[in-house]
Amino acid sequence: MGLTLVEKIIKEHTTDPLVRGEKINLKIDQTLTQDATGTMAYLELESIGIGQVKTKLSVSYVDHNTLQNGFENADDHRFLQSVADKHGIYFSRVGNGICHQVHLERFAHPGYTLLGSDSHTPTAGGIGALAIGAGGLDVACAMAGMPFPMVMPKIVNVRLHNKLSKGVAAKDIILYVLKVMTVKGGVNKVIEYSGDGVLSLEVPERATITNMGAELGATSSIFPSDDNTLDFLKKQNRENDFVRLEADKDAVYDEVIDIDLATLKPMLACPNSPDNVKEVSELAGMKVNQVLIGSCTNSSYYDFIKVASVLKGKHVHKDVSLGIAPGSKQVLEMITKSGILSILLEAGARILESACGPCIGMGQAPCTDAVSLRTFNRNFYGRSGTNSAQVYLVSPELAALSAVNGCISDPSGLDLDLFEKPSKFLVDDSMIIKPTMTSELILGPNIKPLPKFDKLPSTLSKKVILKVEDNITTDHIMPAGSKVLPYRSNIEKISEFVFYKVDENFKKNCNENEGGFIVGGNNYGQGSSREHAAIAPRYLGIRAVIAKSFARIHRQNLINFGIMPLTFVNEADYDNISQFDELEFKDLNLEVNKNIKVVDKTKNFEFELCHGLTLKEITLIKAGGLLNTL
Ligand code: MIC
Ligand code: SF4
Repeated sequence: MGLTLVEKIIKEHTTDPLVRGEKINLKIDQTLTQDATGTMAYLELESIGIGQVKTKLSVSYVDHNTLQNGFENADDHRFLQSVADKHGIYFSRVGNGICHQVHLERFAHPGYTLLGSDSHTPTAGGIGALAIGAGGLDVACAMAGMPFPMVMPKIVNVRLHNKLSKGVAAKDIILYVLKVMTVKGGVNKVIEYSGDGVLSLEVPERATITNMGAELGATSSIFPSDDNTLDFLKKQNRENDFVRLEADKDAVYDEVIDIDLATLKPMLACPNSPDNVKEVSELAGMKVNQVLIGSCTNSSYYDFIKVASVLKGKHVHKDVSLGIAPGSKQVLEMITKSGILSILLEAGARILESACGPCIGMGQAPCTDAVSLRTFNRNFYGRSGTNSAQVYLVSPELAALSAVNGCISDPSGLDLDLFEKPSKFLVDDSMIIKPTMTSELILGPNIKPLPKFDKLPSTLSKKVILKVEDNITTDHIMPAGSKVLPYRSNIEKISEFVFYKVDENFKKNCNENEGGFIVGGNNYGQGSSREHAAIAPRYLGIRAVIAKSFARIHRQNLINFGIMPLTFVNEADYDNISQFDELEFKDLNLEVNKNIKVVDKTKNFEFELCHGLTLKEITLIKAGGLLNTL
């Protein structure tokens, strides 16, 4: 029996049997971090205590916390530079671009494994790497040379046939996949793309698709490494990194989805979920206030060729603010040299830094009740910084055309190739600092030591501090934005903001009840990899989250910081529990495959929970978290 592409790469990186659903330990070749998760990851690496990192390559990027309203973010950048140098890690300076875009350009390697402390790490799947997002502590462990423990995923084959029509983009392919599979359809699965349609997609377009596979909850997404991959690597002066990779003809998949690219239409993901997808014809004509083009999903040079083709000789509508953030210094320099930048400026675009920016709520919050069209990957409630804003996720061409017309507009049929594809990318790595392993750590006053967490007691009786519905994101749990992000290195301070947009009394209720439990619905913790969504609740005394199901990265983060991720044996019990019910766990002597009995003392009934933990994970949780065991 033949192997899938994913199986081939995993086989090269583990000695464990490849049984779907079973735990495997994956050897990690490369790691990446970004500043918003990186400070924690490197504090954790420090506490593990190693010298030089053990990976083939580790890179630390600064791209998220780039607004410098006070000293905090700049101090974090300085700390990151010092810790990178100390441990032999490459450091991509602020201004060099968004981690995923720069990694794809300069480092991602077909057939390698990449673990990143950011959920969109699978962007590198566009070049044929097996790239996975994880919490900072898992990435720190990988830098220390430990294999990454993961569930052997199911493998979904998405077969692309024919070619996209004019005006339809790679973004529309992934929006279509999201519509079919939903935001929880990819949990513990890898999406492997194949078919003749793959050849019509350039590496950056493939990367748009693998990037947004994160929104499916998928472990990763991957394309074969073929002639287009070689072409991309050659243009980046990296042809030596090329390896040809594809699945065997007789590979066996767990699921198959066929997409005829020729029949796809331009689409939008409507508020407030990336899987709430509609065709443009259903929304055309709706007035638009803001258009933003950028983020790790759609900020490549190819994207800007399309945007400039739409904007050439036109002007942005008087009621629309158009913001543009090229994904990297490479892209910014290339649009400058090719004249594309002038076209954008003449059209009235506001040029933003090459960074995450508005995607993570770092500026550009739209006006009250705004309709904001973004080429980004997430439109979760409140993430834009304006709770009443309606955020739609779209392709660059749809965004640009709507900016000109002032309303949602259909780019079908547009000629988007007014500029030539580059014959070479502009390679300049001067903003990537090579490590010398000579630096001392430089900590600022806002960078606080990691909190110490106690062991799991053998019995617990505490209240349900909060009950929430399905699809709660880590943006609900631990919001980002310019007000909160500066405290990513200060757990005591950031814990004040846990769930503050959902229940402003969350912290107070935790304090008054000495912690307790959270009850959630399906897909609890989807979205970002931020481990702060586990550490900060743990700091406030949360000992268990009881949910119908969990998102992969967040579940692991909970375990890593000693919070039990428990699921209902009988989902109907979710309805029977209310906020502030007192739940009693009489015996927390967790055993593999053994359910836990809990009594709701307020309502006087007993119910059962499943933990699904391995022996190793039980040891971790009992010890109060992974760091306590290292
Ligand atoms: C995001 O897109 O939500 C982020 C910000 O990039 C996060 C990481 C973080 O919260 O720092 C992610 O996707 O993992
Ligand atoms: Fe940055 Fe947005 Fe990409 Fe997250 S999704 S890495 S915030 S650009």
